[in-house]
Amino acid sequence: MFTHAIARLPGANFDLGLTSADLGAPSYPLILKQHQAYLHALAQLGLEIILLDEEPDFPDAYFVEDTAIITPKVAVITRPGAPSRRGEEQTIEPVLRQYRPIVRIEEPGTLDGGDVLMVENHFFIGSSLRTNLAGAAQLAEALNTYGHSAEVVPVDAGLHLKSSVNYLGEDTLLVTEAVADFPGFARYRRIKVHPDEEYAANTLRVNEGLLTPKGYPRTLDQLARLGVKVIELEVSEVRKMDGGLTCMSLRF
Ligand code: CIR
Repeated sequence: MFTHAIARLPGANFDLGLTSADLGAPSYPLILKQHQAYLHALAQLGLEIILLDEEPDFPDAYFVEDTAIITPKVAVITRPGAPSRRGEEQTIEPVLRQYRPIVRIEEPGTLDGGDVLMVENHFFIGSSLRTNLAGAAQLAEALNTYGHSAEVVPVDAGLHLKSSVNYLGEDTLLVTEAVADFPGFARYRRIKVHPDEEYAANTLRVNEGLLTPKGYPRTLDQLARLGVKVIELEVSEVRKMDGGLTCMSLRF
């Protein structure tokens, strides 16, 4: 069970963040509304929200997930792969210090939390354009020290590992076609998202509920069959900045 979520409000300059999406200019009032609905859903699922101040120097800083990996035993502070995002992690560490022992990813390692998928006691670490092998190895070592297992997964599509695969609970992964047959995932039940709905692979399990992006009816049908409460959330403006539901909080 998660009891807390750390989040950060998008700042007025959020549109200066990194993006590869070609979906038009994002709206500030709209992203604030979408962010608020997201926090509301997390609170509904029982989480106490720790809301941090905006970071005007870091327009991507509301994607707090990339700055830390939190397990029941340890918090690992990352070294974000994008130079423009390096420094976002500094205001997260004092918060996490109150809850967990801290380990830090050090140079030359780089690691984004979006590349790390926690499946019970096992961690898949994506090696991507943001997370290098040194960063992945440092994280695996830290996790092993605290009794968790870990393995590295190549990320060949999407920004992060969790753009393509997420854990739904009950030994079930939600996967895109491209990663469905990855050998490390073979021991889990896999639900494939339709090729037209790949963005919906970024669905987030929180306690007794699932948060899923609005506008993906086939995925919604698949999730509805799991017998868990499903909450659809509009994240159009977040998507314009290459983000999704998992990225906007750190759950623990
Ligand atoms: C970035 O490119 O870093 C941000 N604009 C989006 C980060 C999304 N984070 C995530 O998927 N964990």
